[in-house]
Formats: sequence, C-alpha cells, structure tokens
Amino acid sequence: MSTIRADFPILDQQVHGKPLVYLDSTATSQKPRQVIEALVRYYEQDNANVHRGVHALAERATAGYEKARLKIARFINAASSKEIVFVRNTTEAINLAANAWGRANLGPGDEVLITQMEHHSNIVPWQLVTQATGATLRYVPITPAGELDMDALDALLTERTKVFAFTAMSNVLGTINPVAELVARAHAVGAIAVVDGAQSVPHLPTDVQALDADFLAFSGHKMLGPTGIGALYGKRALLEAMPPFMGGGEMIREVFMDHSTWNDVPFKFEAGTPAIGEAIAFDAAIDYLDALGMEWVREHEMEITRYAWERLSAIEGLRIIGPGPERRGGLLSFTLADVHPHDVAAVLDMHGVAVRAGHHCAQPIHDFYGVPATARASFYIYNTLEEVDVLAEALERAKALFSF
Ligand code: 7TS
Repeated sequence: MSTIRADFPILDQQVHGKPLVYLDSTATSQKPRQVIEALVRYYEQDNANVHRGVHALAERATAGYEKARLKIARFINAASSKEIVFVRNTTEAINLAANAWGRANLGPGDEVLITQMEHHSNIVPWQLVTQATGATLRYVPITPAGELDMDALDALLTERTKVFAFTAMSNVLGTINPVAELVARAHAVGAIAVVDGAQSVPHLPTDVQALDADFLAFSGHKMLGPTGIGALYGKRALLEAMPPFMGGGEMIREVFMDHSTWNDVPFKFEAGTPAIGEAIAFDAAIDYLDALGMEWVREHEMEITRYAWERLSAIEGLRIIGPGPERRGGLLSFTLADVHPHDVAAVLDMHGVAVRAGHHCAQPIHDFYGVPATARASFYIYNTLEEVDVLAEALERAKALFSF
C-alpha cells in the first residue's frame, strides 16, 4: 500500500493542518506519477496533430493515440479497437449513443427504458432524444434497499422498448447491477442495451463480450487517467449503421459542396482534433490498473467498504442508503441525523477528510429517499483502513459539534 501511495504525489499533503484523506474518487480519481509523466512526456516530446501529418512527430502522436485505443479495447475485452470511440467523458459517450443511434431508430410508439438510479448524464440525453423523436421515456423503479425492482422491470420491458439504458454501478447507492442479466433481458425483447460504466469500469473487471452490451460508456478521469478523455464502446455493426453525431474534420472521407461521405468507424464519430495527450496518459492509467489487476482492485475496495460499513453503522444517527457491503462498490452515501450534508462535509474537511455532499447528479434517487442531499465517502486503490478510522472519528466530532 505504501508503494501505491508513493505513486500519488497529491496524497502527500496537509489540508487545514491535517494529512489529506481523499475519499472522493467517485467524483474523480487521483493520478499516479506514471500518468502525469506520460502527459508531460507527450507535450515535451511528441506533440502534433494526429492522422494527417507525415512528419515524425505526427507519426509518433498518431501511434500513441491509436495504441491507447487498442489498450482500452483490450482492457474491456472488445473484439476490435474499431469499437472504441474516443470522447471527452461518460456524458459525451451517452449523448453520442442517444443522438446517433436514437435519432435514427426511435419514433412515436417506441419506448426508452432507463432506471431511477441513473446519474443525470444517463437521464437528460434520453429526455432530449425522446422529446425530439416522439418516443416515450420510462423508468424502472428502485426498491427501498436501493436495488432495481426486477418485478417492475418484467412489466416495463416490452416489444415497444427499443433501448434499455442503465448504470452498471450507482454513484450514490453503490449498487452493482446484474449487467449481463439486464442486457439479456433487453435483447429478449429486441432492445439494445446501453450501459453506463462510469463507476464499474474503474472498479470491476469488465468484459464487454461476456456482458454482450451494445454500448458501454466510461471516463478516463475516474480510473487514474486525466480529465477530457473517455470512451464509448459500441458493437461494430451498430457503429457502422449509425449516422455521425458531430460533423467536421477527421470524420469525413470526402466533402463536396452539396454532401459528404463518412470515414470508417470509429473515426466517423471523432470530429475535430481529439485529446491526444490525454488519450496517451489514459493508456498509462490502464497500464497501472493492469499491473495491480482488477480482481485485486475489487478485493481491496471490498475490504475497505466492509470496514467502513461497520465503523459508520456504529455511529448513532448515521443512516447509510443502498444495499449491504457485499452488493455494492466502494462508496457509502449517508445522512447524519438532521445535520445538513454540506455541514458534515465542511466539518470533515477541517479534519483533512475530502468527501462530497449534495445530490451527486442523481436527484431522482434522493427524491425516492426523501432527502435533498447525502454525504458520500468513496474509496479507491490508494485508500487505507486507517483513513476510514480518521473518517469515523471526524464524524463523531461532527456529531458532537452539532450535539444531538
Ligand atoms: N455516470 C455515472 C454513474 C457517474 O457516476 C458519473 C459521474 C457520470 C455518469 C458522468 O461522468 P462524467 O465523467 O461524464 O462527468 N459521477 C460523478 C459523481 O458521482 N460526482 O461527480 C461526478
């Protein structure tokens, strides 16, 4: 653990005179030295535009960018790197799928099914595309335990359903959904399955072929990579059949005054100059995770989550939402009696502990539980059991401060 922590320069600092305890990796992860160095090396040695120059730098930049695509494809076991479209983040990936596939395939009478536990980025794009196409948006409700209501799903998934879009792991409840089963159920009614992997890909082993997902969206910045780079995995046949989402350079084969023809996939969906150095640093982030092994990542987070569950549950007045520690990813969202979560987070910050407070871009979940906000502690490869102790002790102090 100390060798992992030594790779993350940012962790070695004090906040308000206390050692930093970073428990907000669900929002964005910290970056190891290897990723920061890959970014700096690219800008110091190789910076050039991709796919268009014949000079040495352009060739190096292009080779690095395409190697990153291959690395990402392997990391999620895609059949081909042509199935990986570079985007800015999960949000852009879902907007791409919703617009390019949705506008070509949805119309009045069709239904898009999402769930009540989605991040806003897997809600709003579908609201927009159903409004534009005349299709209907439906939601799978959640149970009080914070899991999908599978009986309701049976009734909602019909031959009218054209898309079933759902998160693999909730960023508020921590719930890990049965992705392969949900994809199979979508396919059984002829729908495509769009999976939000923003929280699952950084924390769990992922095999898109085993899951049989049609689309999978994820962000580099939540898995040790830089901001500004993410990926949309799409089955090749679907990507090939889809019209482009954005127009411009790179995505065309030929442009005439009255029409244009499209480049091959995935370039058809990558209009303009991409985030080249960021893609190359994302490659370095995957190397880092590969060296640890995603099985280890999951085991490590489960150990911390079990312990955090025990420690936090013992605090009087603290209420954790979502399923038990064995059925969730490495995060806990909670309320502390009637103290506002922002006040809880502010007190924790004074102890050096960084947690997030708010609705975490998932308002429907908070509406379901009847709370406007929660505080959330989330864990990653660099967190320790001792940090959970610091969190628990700081929460006890917060409780004493607000004296209930
Ligand atoms: N989907 C899920 C499940 C997420 O947790 C997030 C980000 C997104 C999509 C959007 O990812 P982005 O990279 O496009 O922003 N979640 C959070 C969070 O929980 N706190 O800050 C960002």
